[in-house]
Amino acid sequence: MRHLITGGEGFIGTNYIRYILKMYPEDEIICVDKLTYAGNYDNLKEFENDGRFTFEQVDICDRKAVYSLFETYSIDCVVNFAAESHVDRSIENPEIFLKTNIIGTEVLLDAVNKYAIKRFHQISTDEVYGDLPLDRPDLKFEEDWGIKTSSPYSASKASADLLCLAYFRTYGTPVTISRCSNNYGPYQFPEKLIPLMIEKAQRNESLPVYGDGKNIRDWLYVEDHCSAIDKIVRLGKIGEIYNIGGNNEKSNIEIVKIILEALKKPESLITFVKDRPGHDRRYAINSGKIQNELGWKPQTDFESGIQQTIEWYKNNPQWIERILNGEYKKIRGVKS
Ligand code: NAD
Ligand code: TDX
Repeated sequence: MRHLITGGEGFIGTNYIRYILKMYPEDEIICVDKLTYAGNYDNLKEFENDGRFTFEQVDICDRKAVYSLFETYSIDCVVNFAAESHVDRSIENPEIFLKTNIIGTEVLLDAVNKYAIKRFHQISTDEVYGDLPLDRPDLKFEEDWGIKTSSPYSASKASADLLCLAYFRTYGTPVTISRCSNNYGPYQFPEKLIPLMIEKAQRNESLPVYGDGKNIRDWLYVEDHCSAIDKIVRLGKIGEIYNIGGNNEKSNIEIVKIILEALKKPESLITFVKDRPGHDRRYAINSGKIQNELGWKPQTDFESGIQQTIEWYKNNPQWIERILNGEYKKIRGVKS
């Protein structure tokens, strides 16, 4: 199978490409990435000379360049990870989120139609459902819930989902959508909660916790997300949405304390700062559908996943260092 993977040099895309190359020795990857600040060519550099891996620096909004990829390579499936993904940045500057997350998805869907590609999988997020109250632990997001977004980021991701479903209905485009909870693991850009806190704690810097720190996220180890996507791409039913979750709800303050304890750093590093505007209170996913219909379940419990993650960041200081000093951008003529 030849996969065209967009956003492959980002956190989850990188882990997914590694997963496919490990699990399916016959498969080939065309990794398409614009290499924004979040895309890091270092992530997959070791595959540079692997005949199964090809990198193409392309913006998914660039229709001509995207069509040219489909003219060049015979593609069996497209998995769209490419996105602006950080909620705080979407609050500062929504426009690029609308461009990449909505227009970029539309360009890819058009290409899938034009070149009669057999499968398009859209990587979405649980944030499209909005948030849940802290005092109703019985409530979890279900696939048939309506969309109720809070941030420009989640509104742009929800718009992309709606486009996918509209293309399915109108043109019969072979789409599937997955909506996953918060991921953690190796290669996550150090602007997101877990890598940011690991990094700051190691440097004895203060750890900024938004608001009261009681907001809850449902954490899933990234490799479990990858195995779920793989199941959907191979076995999922066209036109369907699949929730993916870790069944592992933790408040932000709990997460920060776990990291501090693992690194043997004092809780006095915690600093409560101004809350994120529109900050979603709680996310929790019901992933019964993918478990029952496709036989997926997460393999990594949080205790071992967070230890592996902390070890990875401790053992790869040059990865962070090259991001912090900007060296990671000085490849392939990448513009910042
Ligand atoms: P990321 O920000 O780490 O990576 C995004 C990648 O997309 C980067 O490599 C970037 O260079 C690339 N990209 C951005 N704009 C592009 C464009 N116009 N053209 C081509 N490439 C472009 O994000 P991530 O955390 O790996 O998330 C991947 C996907 O998963 C996103 O769609 C995100 O919405 C979704 N998601 C993430 C999480 C999470 O916890 N991180 C949870 C659920 C869903
Ligand atoms: O410095 C921080 N302090 C803090 O308290 C940061 C960066 C975050 N937080 C809080 C905000 C959230 O409640 O931690 C929680 C997690 O924040 P993020 O890592 O920014 O993730 P979140 O906003 O939950 O969104 C993530 O999960 C869903 C991804 O970034 C999205 O791409 C994905 O769709």
